[in-house]
Amino acid sequence: MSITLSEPRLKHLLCSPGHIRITMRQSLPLLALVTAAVVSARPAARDTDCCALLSAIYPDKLQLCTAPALAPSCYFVPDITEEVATAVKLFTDNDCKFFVRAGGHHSTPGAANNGGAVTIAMTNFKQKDVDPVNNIISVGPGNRFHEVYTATDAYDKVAVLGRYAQVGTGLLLGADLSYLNNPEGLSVDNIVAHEVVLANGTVVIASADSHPDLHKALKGGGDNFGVITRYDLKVFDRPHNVLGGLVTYGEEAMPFYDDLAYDYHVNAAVNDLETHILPQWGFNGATGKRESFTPFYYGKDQPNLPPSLQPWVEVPWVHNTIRNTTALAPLSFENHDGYVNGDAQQQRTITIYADRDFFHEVSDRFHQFAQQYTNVEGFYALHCKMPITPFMVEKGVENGGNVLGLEGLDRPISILYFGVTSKSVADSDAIFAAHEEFIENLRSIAASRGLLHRYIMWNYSGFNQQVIASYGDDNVAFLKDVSQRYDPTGAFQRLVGGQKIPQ
Ligand SMILES: Cc1cc2nc3c(=O)[nH]c(=O)nc-3n(C[C@H](O)[C@H](O)[C@H](O)COP(=O)(O)OP(=O)(O)OC[C@H]3O[C@@H](n4cnc5c(N)ncnc54)[C@H](O)[C@@H]3O)c2cc1C
Ligand SMILES: *[C@@H]1O[C@H](CO)[C@@H](O)[C@H](O)[C@@H]1NC(C)=O
Ligand SMILES: *[C@@H]1O[C@H](CO)[C@@H](O)[C@H](O)[C@H]1NC(C)=O
Ligand SMILES: *[C@@H]1O[C@H](CO)[C@@H](O)[C@H](O)[C@H]1NC(C)=O
Repeated sequence: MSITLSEPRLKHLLCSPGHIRITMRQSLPLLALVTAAVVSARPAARDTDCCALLSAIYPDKLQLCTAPALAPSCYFVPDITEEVATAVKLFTDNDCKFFVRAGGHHSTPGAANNGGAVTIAMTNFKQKDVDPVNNIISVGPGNRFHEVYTATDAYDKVAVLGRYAQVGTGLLLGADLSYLNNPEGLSVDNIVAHEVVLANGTVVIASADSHPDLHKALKGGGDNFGVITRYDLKVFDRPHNVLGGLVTYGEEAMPFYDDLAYDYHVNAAVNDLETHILPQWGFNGATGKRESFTPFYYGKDQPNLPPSLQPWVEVPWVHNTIRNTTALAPLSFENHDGYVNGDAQQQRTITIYADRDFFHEVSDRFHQFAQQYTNVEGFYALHCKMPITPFMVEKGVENGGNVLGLEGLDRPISILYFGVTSKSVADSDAIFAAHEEFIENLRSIAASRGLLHRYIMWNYSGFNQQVIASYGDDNVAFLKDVSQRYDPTGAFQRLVGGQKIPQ
């Protein structure tokens, strides 16, 4: 199974520290350039100028990249919030394009580490301080989720985080699916404060009490408002022993799989909130068969498998690691195992109302689509169905609300994820185009059945999907307003890649 992780390997291959550190011979012209660029401000300093500007201030924190194509021109690796603030102000003043990278897992071109300009790598923001009295963990954006799980495991607590060890905190800007969604809602709704560097370099705390408009906008509004340098997340007590593990299924289980997934959406996810299941299957081109690595979590200590999980072990399975465990970090590694870096990958998502027949139809159609590519090297097609329930949405409202536009949901919806992967980029163009067409066709079918929901989840979206528009007109208007207030020159709209607020 493979999803591309657009990871720091580029950095190691293509960037080297200190390349533009000013040597005696170079120093005069380069310094002149720096001064000129600072003064002339807009429009458009070239990418390299921006790297030079920054290098003049932080020579030891900059890595210059030489390769063209997908590599950024330089990586800036700050250690403290003030350095981020200085850099962001410099970028705003000089119209420098820049990107922010947390875990580097998002596949949108230009979102995290692609295509020229400066990348701010939040790698060194490793704070993970648990306040066990107030039940908060302060998390730096440089953490991967396994590191956060390790910190909370020590207290028998858990935050509402992604399920995969190596995924980073960019997820906390999207919506975000987690083991704790059913009882506690989306990850974004369990952030009590954001520390944010605004476009003009000012640092603010956004919470219910301080800049609540910005706080709300960041719950779904992504990287449109500032650079987040700290997330304060709620943590929840959990029993010392919980159940968790991964069940592997083969083709034999597939006839039952969508019934199980449907029952999870409308029954277990609604009626037994301690349950978490991530229903997914993949088609492996190499074997021509489907397989599934399904993560399970149950947040209560009990002697036997609960009724919500029982049906999943009554169908044929190949391997089952569901066990009693006191630690969630190892589960996050187990889930992540098998996802490899570096293949060509494209993801798309749509949202539908949960419907038993349509669940089957979606799987059948995607399976048929995938079988066309059996002979393509490294071909893999991955499909997930993930519920958002009315209760989860209510939790979000209780926690101050977000901008996703899901309020008033009256029955479970399902986030459908579709990813395709091939080994070689040469094969990928045709596959990606066909995949795109598959999704658009599926969207029409869902709409014609009255099952399409407008929401597009950022975290599983493709670069050309209109995520923010999917939040609805009121939320778009609110986001524009907040952007105007906190970033009057629109620096994050002009200079930072990724999903932008529709104008
Ligand atoms: C194997 C795998 C498993 C996944 N599992 C889940 C899951 O369980 N649940 C789920 O909801 N999603 C999941 N996803 C999707 C995941 O949420 C997104 O890929 C997410 O973007 C990952 O964040 P990141 O920090 O790794 O990515 P990055 O690419 O580093 O960041 C993504 C985006 O966020 C912005 N950003 C990041 N940090 C900051 C910051 N501090 N300030 C401002 N902007 C910032 C960046 O500009 C970028 O656009 C998974 C993805 C993969 C590949
Ligand atoms: C989850 O979504 C937030 C957007 O709000 C993005 O900034 C992160 O990129 C994140 N991951 C995505 C979109 O995959
Ligand atoms: C897990 O361990 C606890 C404590 O030892 C025990 O009470 C419980 O029955 C166990 N559960 C399972 C499913 O083995
Ligand atoms: C920076 O921007 C914020 C939000 O627009 C504003 O409140 C603050 O006064 C600005 N600070 C400076 C120094 O301009």
